[in-house]
Amino acid sequence: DLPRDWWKRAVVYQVYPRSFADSDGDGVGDLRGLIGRLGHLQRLGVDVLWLGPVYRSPQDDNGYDIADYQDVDPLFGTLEDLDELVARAHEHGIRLLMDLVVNHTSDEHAWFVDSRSSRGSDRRDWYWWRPPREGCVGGEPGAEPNNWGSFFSGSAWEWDEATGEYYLHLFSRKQPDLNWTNPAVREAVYAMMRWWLDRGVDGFRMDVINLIDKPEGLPDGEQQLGDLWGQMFPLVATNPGVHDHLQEMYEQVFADHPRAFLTVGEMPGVTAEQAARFTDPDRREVDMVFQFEHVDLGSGPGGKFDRVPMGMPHLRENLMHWQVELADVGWNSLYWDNHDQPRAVSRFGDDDPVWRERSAKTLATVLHTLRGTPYVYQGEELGMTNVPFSSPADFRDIESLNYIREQTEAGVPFEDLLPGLRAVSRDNARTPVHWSAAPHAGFTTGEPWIPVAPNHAEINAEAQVGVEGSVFEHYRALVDLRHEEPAVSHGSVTPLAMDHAQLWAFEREHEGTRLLTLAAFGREPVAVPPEILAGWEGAEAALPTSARAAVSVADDRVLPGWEAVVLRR
Ligand code: ISL
Repeated sequence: DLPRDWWKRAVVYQVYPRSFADSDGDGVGDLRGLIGRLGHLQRLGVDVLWLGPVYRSPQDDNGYDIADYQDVDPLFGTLEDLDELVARAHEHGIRLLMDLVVNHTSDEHAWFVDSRSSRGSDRRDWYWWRPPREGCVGGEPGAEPNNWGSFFSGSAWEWDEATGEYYLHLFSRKQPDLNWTNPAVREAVYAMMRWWLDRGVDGFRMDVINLIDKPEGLPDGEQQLGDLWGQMFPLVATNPGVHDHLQEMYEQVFADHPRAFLTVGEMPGVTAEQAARFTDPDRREVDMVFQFEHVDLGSGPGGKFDRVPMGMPHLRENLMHWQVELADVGWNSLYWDNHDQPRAVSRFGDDDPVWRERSAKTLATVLHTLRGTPYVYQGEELGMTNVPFSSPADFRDIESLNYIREQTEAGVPFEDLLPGLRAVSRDNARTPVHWSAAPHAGFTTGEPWIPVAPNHAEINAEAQVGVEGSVFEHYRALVDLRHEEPAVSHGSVTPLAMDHAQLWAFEREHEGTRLLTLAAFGREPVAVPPEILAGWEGAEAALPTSARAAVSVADDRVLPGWEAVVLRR
């Protein structure tokens, strides 16, 4: 009964299970905690819940290292709890996406344990095993099969003494990469996906799915003098075989599936041109991509922790390029943050207490009135901020911890690493959701696995839900607008004033209805250029960040600092 592209009108809410809500006091969020808080999602009005990994896992990368795809880790609950979550979510009209992590498994997965057991194992070829480099002694520095560095510091190869070969891991050494050239691997993955769909889930967010096709011969990556490792990423991102695998997956898993579903391909490094191919409905690959260009803009030559300044025009240029590029064919996800990124308001807005709420609402207004499917990451709808980390003991994330270890071993003092870590450590987004001003923000009755951010007394759900003018209520209104206004979900996009230093403006149009989004990025008031407002005299202010902003634009053509309006005619 739903149109095949039902997700064009949808808003997705991302739950990072260990930090959402803890029901049993062990300090880690769990499924029963989430079930107890589904009312929050319903209140916000979201259509889809993307559930981060809750599978059985040693938790080396917080569940992105899976030891059993068909069981729930006791840390989060049981399979029965998950069934109940699906049923209860459906009662609230919310569909559930599982996180599909199949570029790699845990080294504790039975497939890998078997693969590692001997060179003659039936599953040896399920992973990437290679001998040491010609003439080198295995396990010694430089003997790795190629020069690739992993995403999480160190070599991308781990030496296995017992069988005398290395295995490939693009992420941590406890996340060995699956060999997708092996048809038995692919069939096992598809069977597992069918099992979940049969259980009632509504689709998948596919983790780093554009990395599954490795380059022929696994060649060395580019390496500049002074680099610890060669560049692995350009060689593994978006190789042609990814399209073949996704088309086969579609045929094997989704083609005959009777219910409405959604597939999201998380694809670091994907360009808008490539994304249009992945999401062209005629190609039957994925419904939408989850791309990285706008969140990678602030990374310097030294990698993500090497921060370079980035102004709004650069960010706008990039996101509007995607709008134009996917205007006719293809579909994109829209997001400011997630569990791998710093908090939106700290990164792209202004988290000074005077400006925090206004800028959070302004960011949301832009994102939620663009074309694409918006994602809200837990706590973003409350305007949660980054965390003032100060010592190595504050971090939990394997990426941050490995980086600190590698750099300090190379002689870099921790103080020099701190600015980069504060800016983009993944732990910024992983502190518990602020439910109330109670101890530990009402997240747990025990000791949280990572401390709650210090500003939870000011920023929390209890203080915002149902409170006019709050960040939460603004998000709720934006979700409603997408549901009710086809110009938001299906309209065309025209970027405006692309040379303006502070004003982010664009128009949407659908069957005669026009919307104009105007957003001031910065504390200074912005005089809206008269040519933009020509024809909009007396238009309805469908969604201002404040009544004051609506009046100021209508009467004086001035948008106050960090405010936004959406006009309709
Ligand atoms: O966060 C990153 C480093 O800054 C990215 O490179 C990240 O690893 C990439 O976005 C892929 O992320 C996904 O796969 C990872 C997992 O650690 C992330 O949490 C997940 O979102 C490996 O499974």
